[in-house]
Amino acid sequence: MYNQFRALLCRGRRKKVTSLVIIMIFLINAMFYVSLELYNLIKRRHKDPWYKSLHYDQNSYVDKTGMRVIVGHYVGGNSGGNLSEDVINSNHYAPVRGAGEGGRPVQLTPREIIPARDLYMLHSYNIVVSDRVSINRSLPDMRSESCRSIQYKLEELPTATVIIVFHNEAWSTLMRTVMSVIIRSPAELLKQIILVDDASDRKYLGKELEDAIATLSKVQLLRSVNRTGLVGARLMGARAATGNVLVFLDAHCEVTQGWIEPLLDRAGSDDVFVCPHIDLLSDDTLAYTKSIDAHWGAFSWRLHFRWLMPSHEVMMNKSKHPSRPYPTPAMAGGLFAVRKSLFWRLGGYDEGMIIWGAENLELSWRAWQCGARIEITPCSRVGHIFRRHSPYKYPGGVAKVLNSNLARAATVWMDEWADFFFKFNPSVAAIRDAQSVWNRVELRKRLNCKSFKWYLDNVWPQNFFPNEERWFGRIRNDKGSCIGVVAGTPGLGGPASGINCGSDLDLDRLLVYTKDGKIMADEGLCLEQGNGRAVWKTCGDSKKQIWQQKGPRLKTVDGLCLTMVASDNKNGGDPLTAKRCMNESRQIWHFERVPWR
Ligand code: UD2
Ligand code: MN
Repeated sequence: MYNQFRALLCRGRRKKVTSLVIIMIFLINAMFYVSLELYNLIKRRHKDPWYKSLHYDQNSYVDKTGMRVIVGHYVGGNSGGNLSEDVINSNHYAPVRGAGEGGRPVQLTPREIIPARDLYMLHSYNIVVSDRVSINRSLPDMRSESCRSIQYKLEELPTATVIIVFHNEAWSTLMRTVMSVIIRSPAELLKQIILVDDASDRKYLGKELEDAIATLSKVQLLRSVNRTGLVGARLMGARAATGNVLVFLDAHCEVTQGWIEPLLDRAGSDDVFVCPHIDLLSDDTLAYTKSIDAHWGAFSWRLHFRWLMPSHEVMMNKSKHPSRPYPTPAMAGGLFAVRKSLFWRLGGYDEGMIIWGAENLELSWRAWQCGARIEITPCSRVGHIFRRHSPYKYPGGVAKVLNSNLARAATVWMDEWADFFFKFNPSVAAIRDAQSVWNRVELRKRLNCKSFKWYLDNVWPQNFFPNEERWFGRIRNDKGSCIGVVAGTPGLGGPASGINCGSDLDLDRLLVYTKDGKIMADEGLCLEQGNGRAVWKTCGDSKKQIWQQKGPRLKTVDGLCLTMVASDNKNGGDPLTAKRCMNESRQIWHFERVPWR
């Protein structure tokens, strides 16, 4: 009996030991897997630089369908408010070790944010952050693999004069622009850097700046006695340039590894203005963020510069040859390279353009119409601080300055479309005759330049401007309201409504109706049947953007009728949607043609 009991006990202990061993093995295994995963994670992190995990800055730069930066929607003119003279006029650059290195964002503590916010208006970017980031900071190599593998023969590339114009720029931002060029351009390619001070009145941009650049052998500083604007200042720099290629940069940029070679490689040929791919430097944290790969430049009916999705053809070519420069209808204006001889042969800039604005469109039209091209090279990556507001003063007022520049550009280059622009922008038309542009008209004749129609048809066939073949006017519902775009963020689209029909001059109610059934509004928006409600979306190939005119009805490809739904909330207008066709006045549309010129 005793022996039997012992055997039973032993069997029980053996069982316990076995279970313990199994649990131990399981635990050891689990620990091993966890450590392996941790190791892999660290290894992966190490291999992929931090910025790989960054997403595009959706808020300030792109929408979900494409890319639209607001360069140039300026309210303008604030130069310090209640800040003391000392704060405005002295240089507070005090780099903090590691801050912003590798293009990382600089975060301020809640206590630091308050004064930083007050100082923000000085430059329309966070100057407290900029003053903390070294002017020599490191940045990631932003190029794609295919760009990195290109070997340039440096001895065969032309030399560059980099021209940076500025008016009351922050010391740290300006110097960081200069230093990034010095650090990241092969010495044999960089002939000189010319800084042009457009009559700044900040003290730190006086002797202090001169002393700082005195130690930099290739940098020279020119000063304009009077505020001339960026065109006058850039011309001053161009006249002093000794390099073969002029490379223009804004005064709040940072260039990255390998930026100049692709520009010089392409600008070496005498028929092209070549722009780098412009990335984003956050106005708040100075983080370097990549911008969306596929973009090109164009403009709205009101001649505001816009980034848009390139044509299908360009997109196809880009995917086949990701490192090749590709054409763009317009340049943003600030960052480009051009052979000096071409720059002058095509007439430099229009010297009648003052302070800021429209020179980028003028130059883009002139280049294309007069036998050259504008391109973007994806292999040259330069960061730029895009600002929401212009920080400096516009003598005479921002509207007058911008309108007179726009009037000049439109008068000289846009032919019939100048009439369109002036008709719907009476404040610009009012100062049209005050512009003396005869010398630019002569230039156009002398260079034997092509028409604006040629430009629209050939360089930007996807444009959304009215033309001889397109119907233009208002589409009024039988109930009275008109199809329109409710004012909001320009170019971002949104729900479509029937709104008050306004006057003949209201561009928000005027539409292009194309032969293939697209209803287009300004900003390249097309009426599209969405889920339930019709929306304004970037024009594309979707069948949902087709509205066939059948008698007084507008029908989708599925045979539904465009309907204006009654709504109590009159603020946003009456929603539009596509519904089963019925005998209803809400589905009856009157096309009221409006002459576009
Ligand atoms: C964009 C261009 C800018 C210019 C502008 C239209 C980019 C990234 N930027 O606006 O280069 O083509 O569209 O005109 O493509 N400046 C002066 N004097 C003045 C005003 C400005 O020297 O009276 C300088 C300013 O300090 C800066 C440069 O001109 O370095 C461009 O001005 P911005 O940065 O205010 O223009 P941005 O980038 O909003
Ligand atoms: Mn700028």
